[in-house]
Amino acid sequence: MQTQGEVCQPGFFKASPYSRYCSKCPPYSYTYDKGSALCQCLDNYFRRDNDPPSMACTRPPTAPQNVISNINNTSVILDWSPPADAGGRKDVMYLVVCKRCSVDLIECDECGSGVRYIPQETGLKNTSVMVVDLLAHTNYTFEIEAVNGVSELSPIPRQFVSVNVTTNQAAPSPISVVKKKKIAKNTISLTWEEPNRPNGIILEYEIKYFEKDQEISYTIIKSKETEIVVDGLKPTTVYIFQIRARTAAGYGGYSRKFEFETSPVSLPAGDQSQMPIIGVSVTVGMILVAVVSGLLLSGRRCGYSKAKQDPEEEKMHFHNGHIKLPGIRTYIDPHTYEDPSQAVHEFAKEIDASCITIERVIGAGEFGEVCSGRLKLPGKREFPVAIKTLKVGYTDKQRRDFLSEASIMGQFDHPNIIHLEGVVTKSKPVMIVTEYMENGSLDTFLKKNDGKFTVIQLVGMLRGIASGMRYLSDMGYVHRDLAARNILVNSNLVSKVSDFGLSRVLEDDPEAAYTTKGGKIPIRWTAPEAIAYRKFTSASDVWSYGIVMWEVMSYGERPYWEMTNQDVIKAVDEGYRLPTPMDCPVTLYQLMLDCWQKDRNSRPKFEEIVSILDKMIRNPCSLKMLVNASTRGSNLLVEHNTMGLGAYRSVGEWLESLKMGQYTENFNESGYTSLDVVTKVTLEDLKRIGVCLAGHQKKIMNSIQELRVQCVNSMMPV
Ligand code: ACK
Repeated sequence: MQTQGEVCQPGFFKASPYSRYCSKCPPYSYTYDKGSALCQCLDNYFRRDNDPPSMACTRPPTAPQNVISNINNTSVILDWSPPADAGGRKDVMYLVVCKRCSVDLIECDECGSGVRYIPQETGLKNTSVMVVDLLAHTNYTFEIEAVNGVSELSPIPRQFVSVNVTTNQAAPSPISVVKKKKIAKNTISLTWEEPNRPNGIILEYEIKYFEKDQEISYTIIKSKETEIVVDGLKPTTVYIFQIRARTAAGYGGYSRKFEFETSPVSLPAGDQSQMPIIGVSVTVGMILVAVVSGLLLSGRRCGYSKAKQDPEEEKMHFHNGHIKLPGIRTYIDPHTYEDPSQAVHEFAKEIDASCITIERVIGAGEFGEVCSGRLKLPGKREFPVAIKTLKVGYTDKQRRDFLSEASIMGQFDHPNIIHLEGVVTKSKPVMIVTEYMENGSLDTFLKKNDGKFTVIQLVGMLRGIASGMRYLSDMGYVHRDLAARNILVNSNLVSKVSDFGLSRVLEDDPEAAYTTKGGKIPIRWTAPEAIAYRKFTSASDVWSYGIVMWEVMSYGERPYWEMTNQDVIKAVDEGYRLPTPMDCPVTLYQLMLDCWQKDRNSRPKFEEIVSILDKMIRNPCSLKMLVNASTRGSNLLVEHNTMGLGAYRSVGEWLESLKMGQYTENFNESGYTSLDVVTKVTLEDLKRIGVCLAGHQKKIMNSIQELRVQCVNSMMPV
């Protein structure tokens, strides 16, 4: 420091002539002159007008670091770390620049005013912002810039960190324009405009209407078109209409209420071709589901396309009262999308390849290697995954087919269906990432662990598969290639259905063989009607499920052993069926035989299979009676309907064998409908059932005693 009165030397300054001392130039400033009142900032350093001369010169901050994006449908949360160098100032703030980009990210435009920032776009003091109201399925680039008090003084180009995100699905925006087309005494024809933001392909519209001031009782009808004829209305009555659209992402909000009044005199109604799919009348406290048969038929026309799925299957669902109410999702065939790459992004999350660590190759798929590895998503813990890769040099079709599996899998959400984590499509190799199943495929797993599980454990695995299949059939998805090789098992012995696809399904299955009709079908697992005339339905999946049961109970044995496919087709057609696996409970074998009924309508539904298996698990004694080992046909097929294995298939059959068939109805009516329940019958019960003759009582009680012994003798772990 120089002394008072002295003229300041170069490198020193005195801001006020009244100051006693000269001060050294603050950091990043200089003066070569004597008697300076102010030091100049070095190049690229600045001083704001209100910065005191004693303050160091400062510069703009460097770019923020480590930006992380978190996408939720059409909003994104951006988080980042402060810049490595704040430029020597404490007034660092951030601003976000939003750009909407083409798929290849080459052309980008500013997002404009349609996008909202929470808390704000500029002047952000914290290191995060939420950007909302983005468009669905759109690529955005966000640039985050740190600025401080001297940023605007600097000619140096701004420094920012950027992140690319692709928004995913969002429900459609509400419909804003609804117009009447024609009005008659009992009919109102309406048309409307697509929502401004469909945010995907509109699958259908839901039209809700009710008499004005009578909202407690309303009717819902559906249409695939943007028009409808509503009939059955009262004359001279005001009706309120509200319409909403549905995409794969779900329903959008209802439109505002539109009022229309029917006319007092009959006018010709408009075009009747747009019939509703279903009519659902809802009254407060009570839901009346009214399915009008005429409407059902039109439902097949109006329903969105489920190419390759069986229309009869759909009809059956309705006949069974299985109505897909709003909110219950239905499988959508990705091939119904004009652009299949849109389908994959509709149903699958895009994962940045940098989040995936491939560890080892675990197998080979049709399209490339299957690997195990780890996935570390931003803000989440790393976890193991399986990664299917698409080999290099693929064609467009191969890429589409490969990704169609993800488009299908991504629509499912069930503990017994393999879970899709996401896809990598923006970099190579293209990948499908799923949860990792430690024990691999079920057939190999069972072969490796022959005889090591209890019956309950095996039934538990079967129950899981049936539950997954129940979910798939509820979604309207027919698997077509259900087999133990396509079931995966995790470390908790949870089994999950995997291997989804369309044309691909059967192409990559080594078991699939060409039939005389040219299709490729895994003969041993496939129902006769599917082999004969490609009638693939949930009922044919049930047949395959019966074969999976057999595979499980025989620890991965090959169905029909080394018989040729032709011999299998012939034998099954002649009514022969696989014999019971070794040590298989009668009840389970019976269930297999039920799944292999020639008449597909007589086969149990997956719903029933789950319920039967649940009962077995709850009542393990029902699994104790094994098919008599001495009478079980070794590797020979058995004729269907004649088990002849020393066990009875039903209470009726057992009573018949005792020449007591006249009591079958009494047993059934008293709730003794299965043999395991019969083993618990006492003499008192027998009297209550209505067996009054002492001789009959004795005969039946003796036989029950024998059944009990069989049950106890077979109480061995399998
Ligand atoms: O029997 P694996 O070990 O189980 O060999 C096959 C192989 O990849 C080719 O399909 C295994 N695999 C497939 N998907 C998965 C998965 N999600 N988790 C673990 N293994 C898998 C399958």
